[in-house]
Amino acid sequence: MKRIRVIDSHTGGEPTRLVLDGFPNLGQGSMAERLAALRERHDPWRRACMLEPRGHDVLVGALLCPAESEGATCGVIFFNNTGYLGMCGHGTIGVVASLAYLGKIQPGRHLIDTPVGTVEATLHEDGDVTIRNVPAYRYRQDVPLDVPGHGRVTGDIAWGGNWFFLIGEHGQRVALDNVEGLTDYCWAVRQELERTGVTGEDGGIIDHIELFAEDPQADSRNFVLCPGKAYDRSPCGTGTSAKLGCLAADGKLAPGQVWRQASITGSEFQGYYEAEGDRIRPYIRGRAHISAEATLVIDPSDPFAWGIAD
Ligand code: PYC
Repeated sequence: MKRIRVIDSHTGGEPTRLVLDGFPNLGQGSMAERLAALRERHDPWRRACMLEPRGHDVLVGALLCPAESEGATCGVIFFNNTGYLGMCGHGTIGVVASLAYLGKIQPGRHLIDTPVGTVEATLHEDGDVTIRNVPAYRYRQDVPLDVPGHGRVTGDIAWGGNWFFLIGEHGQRVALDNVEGLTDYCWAVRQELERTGVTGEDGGIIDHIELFAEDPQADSRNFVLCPGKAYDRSPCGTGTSAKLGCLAADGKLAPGQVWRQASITGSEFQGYYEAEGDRIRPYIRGRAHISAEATLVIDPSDPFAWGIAD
């Protein structure tokens, strides 16, 4: 039997499974090299934790690693049902809440190494977490796309730790009872981006689609379709960072001004930014709650020990 110790949490409804131990040793390389080692040599471990029967499509995994950089608390590699994420905002908030729950960290500032850079997370006395994300920016504005079944769609391409296609004018009703329609729409956009070779900078795959609508309480409500075709139950930390990049580029939000981003489930992140050259430094504040402490067991005689693959 192999055993994997995990802490489950959710951030504004979006789950994170922090893997504490049980995975193979990925060596002492950079976080990007460790991610490559996990992907190329040990991917079944991701699948065992993320796919059914132990996991599900909405779950994001976070593998706790020794820190790479001087002074960092730890390193983290994020993944989901289909592969790997550069950064994950809700996941980082979940990791910090989980480490605090275990008594491994105290309120204050903590550096966390990820494959796309080091982020800073502040655990507040009230349990909220603010992440200082990697720099965000809008790469292209008003990109036209002819989406089969939906006609002309125009969106911005922005980086917030992952690549996003952000759409303001979509004609969709952004409400929980329309998740199926929203998913179909975003998936059609995603497929058309891929088919026509529209990418982020340096060919980065745009694997998150984000729609915006008005919200009675917050500045905006979003719907974010993640790479594995599940929607984000939280307002998406990297998606909110990408949005801040676009608002800054449009001159619609001043540095330090708070942006309240609601999700489709009604949860909320607060974001603001600092100017940083031609990019912005996003700050995202949210809250995670612990939902389980568990040991996953991999039984070699179980035909689905390493997950049910497509
Ligand atoms: O919060 O950045 C985020 C995120 C990415 C995918 C799911 N959540």
